[in-house]
Amino acid sequence: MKLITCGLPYANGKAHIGHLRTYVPADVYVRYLRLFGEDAIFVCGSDCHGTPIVVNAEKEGLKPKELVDIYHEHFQRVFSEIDIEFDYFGRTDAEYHHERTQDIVKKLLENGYIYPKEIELAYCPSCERFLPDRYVEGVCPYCSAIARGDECDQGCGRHLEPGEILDPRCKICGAKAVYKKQKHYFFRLTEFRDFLLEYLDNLKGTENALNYARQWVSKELKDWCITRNLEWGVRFPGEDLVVYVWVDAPIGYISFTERACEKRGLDWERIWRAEKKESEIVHFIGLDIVYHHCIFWPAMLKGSNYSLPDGVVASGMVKVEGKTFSKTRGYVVWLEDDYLASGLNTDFLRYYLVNYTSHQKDLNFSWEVFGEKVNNELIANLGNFLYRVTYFAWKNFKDGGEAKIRANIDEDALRVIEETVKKIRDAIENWEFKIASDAFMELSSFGNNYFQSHKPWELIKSDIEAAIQVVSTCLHIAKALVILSFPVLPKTMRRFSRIFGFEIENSKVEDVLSINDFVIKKPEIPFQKIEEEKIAELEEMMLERIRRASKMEEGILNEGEEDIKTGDKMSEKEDLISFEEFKRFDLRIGKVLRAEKIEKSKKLMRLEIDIGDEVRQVVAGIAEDYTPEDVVGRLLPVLVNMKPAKLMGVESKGMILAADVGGKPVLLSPDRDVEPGSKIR
Ligand code: B3M
Ligand code: ZN
Repeated sequence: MKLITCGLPYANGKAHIGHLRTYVPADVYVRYLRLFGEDAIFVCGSDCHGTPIVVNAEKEGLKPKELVDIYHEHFQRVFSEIDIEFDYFGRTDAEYHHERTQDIVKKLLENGYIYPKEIELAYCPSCERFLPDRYVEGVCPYCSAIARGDECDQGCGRHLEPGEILDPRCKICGAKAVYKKQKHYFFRLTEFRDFLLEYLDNLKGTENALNYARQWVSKELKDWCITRNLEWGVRFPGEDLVVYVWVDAPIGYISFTERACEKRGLDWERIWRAEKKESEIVHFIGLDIVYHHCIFWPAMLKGSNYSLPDGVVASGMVKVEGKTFSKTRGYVVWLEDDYLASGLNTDFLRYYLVNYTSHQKDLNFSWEVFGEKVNNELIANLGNFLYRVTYFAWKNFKDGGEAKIRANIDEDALRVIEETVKKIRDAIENWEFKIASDAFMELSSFGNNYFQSHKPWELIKSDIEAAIQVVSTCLHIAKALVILSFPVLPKTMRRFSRIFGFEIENSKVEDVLSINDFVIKKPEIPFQKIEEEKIAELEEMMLERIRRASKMEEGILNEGEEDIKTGDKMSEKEDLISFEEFKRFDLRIGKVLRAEKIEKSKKLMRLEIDIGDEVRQVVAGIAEDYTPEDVVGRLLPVLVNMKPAKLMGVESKGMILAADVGGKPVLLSPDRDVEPGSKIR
């Protein structure tokens, strides 16, 4: 028995291709395991706690549970549409999950691995509350990137402990946070150093995950603050605190296994109790959560006498059209709104995701490459072979509605099939899904060549026995392909397998090799080719979203402006400008005299700026990151001859310039005091 899990998606947004990069290969893995006769349990569920949920719910004016309900249902629905089939898809706000988490926390307390300590925590004086995790933003103490309270998400990727972040600000009101003392609880992670070093030496999985983890354990390990000031979450025993989301989320792997086992009448303790463990546990995750899975999680399990994961398989990150994946900048492919809405066969996306590149490498999504891979590989090779061979057999041998063909199979072809099975088995053992899918595509090429070079359409007129052998051999290859590609292409092969008259869901690898006479029903083409216009349409949709997002980002400077220049593909060309053109920009240093937030807008601030010969009113999108107090009295670069515009009804004459750091404005200032109105050249 093997337990396979996938990282739990936060139930606070829709599914996108970044999620699928982990979930599709995991589903493919589970299907291959079952094909090879291994019993597998596959679980996942919604991560319902933590500040990602609370902050988003607050933004949308919902209660956390209401937000979670929406996205939990969404994930369940879209996963099933793309044939990602979990044995159980749970949620961490369920009672059974809270109970399991409390059990583990209590064990850790009993075993002496949790202790209280007074610490300094970011606190917002204007909201009058502590600022856990994503409520606070500041500067990473390790790499100086802008970071969230609990992780340096845009810089070095480190987990940050409460109190570590520099220059903290409240994410809600933008005010500077102060540090204030409070008692919290810590997990003695440092005590697990030796255990972890040894554990990581034996852990299986992809090198990307293991290398990171080993490096972290040997260099930097800290005790870990595991309580938070929040209402929403799993209560910490005896205190008005909840446990940190990264304590309870992985425990979902256990609580969902319990539910899955209950459904199947199995004993979950044989998977998760250290003293009873019989099964292998493999976690599929994204490369950004290696720290949590290879360090915190095994230490927690060890400290509470649960069993340890045997493998951690990390997928590389996703890029979209060559750019870093970013929802705010529009570089994202939504599963529902983009892909499912397009009506394309979901197997195309599954094939693309596993076959584009090795599981550990970054994947660069491009609609154009997607279209080419599907049309020129999947359909031109596999689709063509399956249809051509089965149609030929049906047409020439049918008697009534079906064709009966005696099995008479070329030994060489059998050997090629056997080799393919072996290649796939080895590849799957090493989580090399590209190699596995390449292997069935190579078998398909072999089949195409075999059919083409043996010319059964000629043999059928001259030597019927020889024709039967060719057709029967090709049908045998086709049957092998249907079964061997099913884990990647379940929808298509489920449908296509019917012409052979078998139930593919329960097929085993033995069925690939077993030799039987064939009864073939009239085939339908397995895949519909993607029209070029469709790809162009999808590409255009994405470009439009990127354009819109970049306008919003300029929205730093022009949010709400009705008719801004479209800047058609300006940014895509490497446009050089002459000095004459540059001279047209009237850039000066201005001094902010007065500033106030524009009431109805989250981002916009109205500034009165002294530009030397006059005071200008400028509207700037900086209110999420700066308070009026921060900017009054500051010197800033201003583009003075910017076309006037109205933003949220307020006139703006000019534009301030700022650095763009991960979509956030960072103000610029001259090296020393200069007169307002000084020219910038
Ligand atoms: N909910 C999502 C992420 O950080 C987070 C995973 C939990 S896995 C136990 O990718
Ligand atoms: Zn950092």
